Amino acid sequence: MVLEKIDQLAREWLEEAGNRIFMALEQTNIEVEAKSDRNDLVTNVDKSTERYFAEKIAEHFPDHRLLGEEGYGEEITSLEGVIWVLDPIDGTVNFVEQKRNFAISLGIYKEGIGELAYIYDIIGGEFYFAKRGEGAFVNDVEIPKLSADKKLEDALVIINTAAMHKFPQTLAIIKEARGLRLYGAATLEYMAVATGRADAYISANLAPWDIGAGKIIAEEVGAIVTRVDGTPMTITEKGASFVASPGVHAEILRDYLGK
Ligand code: 2AM
Ligand code: CA
Repeated sequence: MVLEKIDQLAREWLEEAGNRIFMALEQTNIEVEAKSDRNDLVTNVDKSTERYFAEKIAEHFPDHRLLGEEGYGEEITSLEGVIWVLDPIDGTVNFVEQKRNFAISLGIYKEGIGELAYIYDIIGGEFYFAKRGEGAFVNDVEIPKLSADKKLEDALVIINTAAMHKFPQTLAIIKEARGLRLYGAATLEYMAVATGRADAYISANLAPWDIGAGKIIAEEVGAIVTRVDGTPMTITEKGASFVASPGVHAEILRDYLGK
């Protein structure tokens, strides 16, 4: 019952937040700051979007917790209760430089289990949604389950540059694959794999809010989500991420990353 209420309100708030972000793109006074390094950006729009969700969650679900990138939530060390995992803008460099290829990402976890997920690519007009056990959808059309038969030689792979440095075996993966693609927003890279537009995505250092929703949606269509060494990935810790369709995941682990 509470999941139904969460779903109804989350959709309303995502639509409202999406409209506000769309309007903000028209303005010339977006304030940009660097965080951990010069390419780790935050804007006033990231902050105001997260604050909007923080206020709405506190008003409607005072016992729920928010794990958000911009600090309006709480430090989360345990997985008890309901946790809203939010990235108000994933792909902030794209938001600033391209004004597209970014998304709002929201995952709802209950006792540590991903129950609902939303990724809203505002400019692309794609609203991804999954409910655990009930399928994943883009704009209300169900996303087919991924094939287990794909081979790396026929696969498009997404590997971010930090992963190329940290895991040198990725260069051999790229050589074997059909091609390399990079989108610059972890959520949209997860959705490329979930929808079969790419077959694997390896990233060196993602945070819970980057993958909180993407993991739920990707797993719902049968993608395998792990750390780079194949161990399970929890949503409370930062670290490397490896998502792929089942056959490609197994082949990459066996022949490259697991060696
Ligand atoms: P962000 O836009 O929300 O910061 C870019 O390659 C992708 O990696 C984006 O999804 C970006 O999320 C994420 N990312 C995670 N940590 C990052 C960091 N320290 N600097 C830049 N991008 C980071
Ligand atoms: Ca962000």
